[in-house]
Amino acid sequence: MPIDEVIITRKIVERFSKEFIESLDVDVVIAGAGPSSLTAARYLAKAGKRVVIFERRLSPGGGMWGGGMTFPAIVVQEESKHLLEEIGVKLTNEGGGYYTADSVEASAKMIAAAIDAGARLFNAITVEDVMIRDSKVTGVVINWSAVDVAGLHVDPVSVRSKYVIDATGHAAEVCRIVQTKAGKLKTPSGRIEGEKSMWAEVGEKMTVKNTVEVFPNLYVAGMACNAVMGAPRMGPIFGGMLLSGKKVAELILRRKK
Ligand code: 48H
Repeated sequence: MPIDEVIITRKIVERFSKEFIESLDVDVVIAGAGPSSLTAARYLAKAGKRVVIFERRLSPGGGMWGGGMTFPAIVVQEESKHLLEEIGVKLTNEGGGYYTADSVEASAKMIAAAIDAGARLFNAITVEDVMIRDSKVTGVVINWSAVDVAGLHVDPVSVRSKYVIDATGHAAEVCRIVQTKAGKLKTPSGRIEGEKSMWAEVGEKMTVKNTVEVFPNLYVAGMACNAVMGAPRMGPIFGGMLLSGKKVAELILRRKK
């Protein structure tokens, strides 16, 4: 078979254009591709929702690859372990309700499982703004992450969605944008409350409790929940992230339209 460089180029551009155009008006956009996002995407896509994830970095997976301080292992607790087991991640029972997993295996399998369920993942794209109509979020505004890195003055483009999930981790970037541009969030003070110091037991519970709709049609998942609602961080235990991802999917699936 002869190999032609221009055919390779054309196939890449054609495939990207088709998939990108199909992704311009969807059910759910998720900002960030960490563990909470990937769990939410898997459940939403499995239920038939059109789901698109935009991830700023080249590598999806967020903070999971590095385990704890780059020791490539994570901990999950009893009540969340099924969320890794159901995608084939091998767990070691460490006793007392603690389980460990290889952080690289867990990250790789979570990405694959979300995509296999039907979610579409675009990497190297940053969510830099939202669309708001009638005081409701109606989509996101995106740009190549490289544009940001290079400091280029290039206008972004827009993607419409029924719901947006802020799964951008500690920074809670989408909620910050909405706070700046639209004012009040559904938090105790109406503002972003700020993440608190390490307290794993409380942080893990609160991440799930704080998985809510923070502005009409804007949900928050994962670490961003505790940043927005004001609760502790928890270090390299990831059960709360997985349970938050599942909960946000359930909240959206319960919505009428
Ligand atoms: C597109 C963006 C943008 C943007 C950021 O941090 P993550 O892994 O997210 P979670 O919440 O699923 O998991 C948190 C967990 O990894 C963690 O940090 C824990 C448990 N910490 C505890 C502690 O005590 O420190 O992933 C977020 C992803 C990243 O890949 C970012 O690159 C990406 O979101 N991202 N993508 N547009 N504006 N902002």
